[in-house]
Amino acid sequence: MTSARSRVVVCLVPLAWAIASCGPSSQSDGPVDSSLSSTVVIADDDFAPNSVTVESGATVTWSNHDENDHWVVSAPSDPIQFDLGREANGVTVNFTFVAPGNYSYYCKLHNFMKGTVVVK
Ligand SMILES: [Cu+2]
Repeated sequence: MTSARSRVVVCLVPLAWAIASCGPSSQSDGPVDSSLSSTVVIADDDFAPNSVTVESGATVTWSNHDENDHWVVSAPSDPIQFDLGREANGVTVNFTFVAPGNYSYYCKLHNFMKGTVVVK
């Protein structure tokens, strides 16, 4: 009798905690802030979109959908330099922008391909 009652209490406590912690937090967080991540598609020797605006701390992903290899690299004037390496078709690379600023980048293999990341 006693052991059956204590087992019920043990089962109910985690359940109540799960409901309490799950419900209100998912409400107050609201929709996912999409400016904390952004994806640039590489296709037809172009970056699409060629300018993205994100919050500081955001991760930008480049996804190569092109037949050609591409190579995302920061412009020399950028506050933080990055070189994401050679990307073959189907390859995805990303970079996390931890400081505000205007970041220009280009394709190391095709200098005419240019893009911008604005970090707020
Ligand atoms: Cu390229």
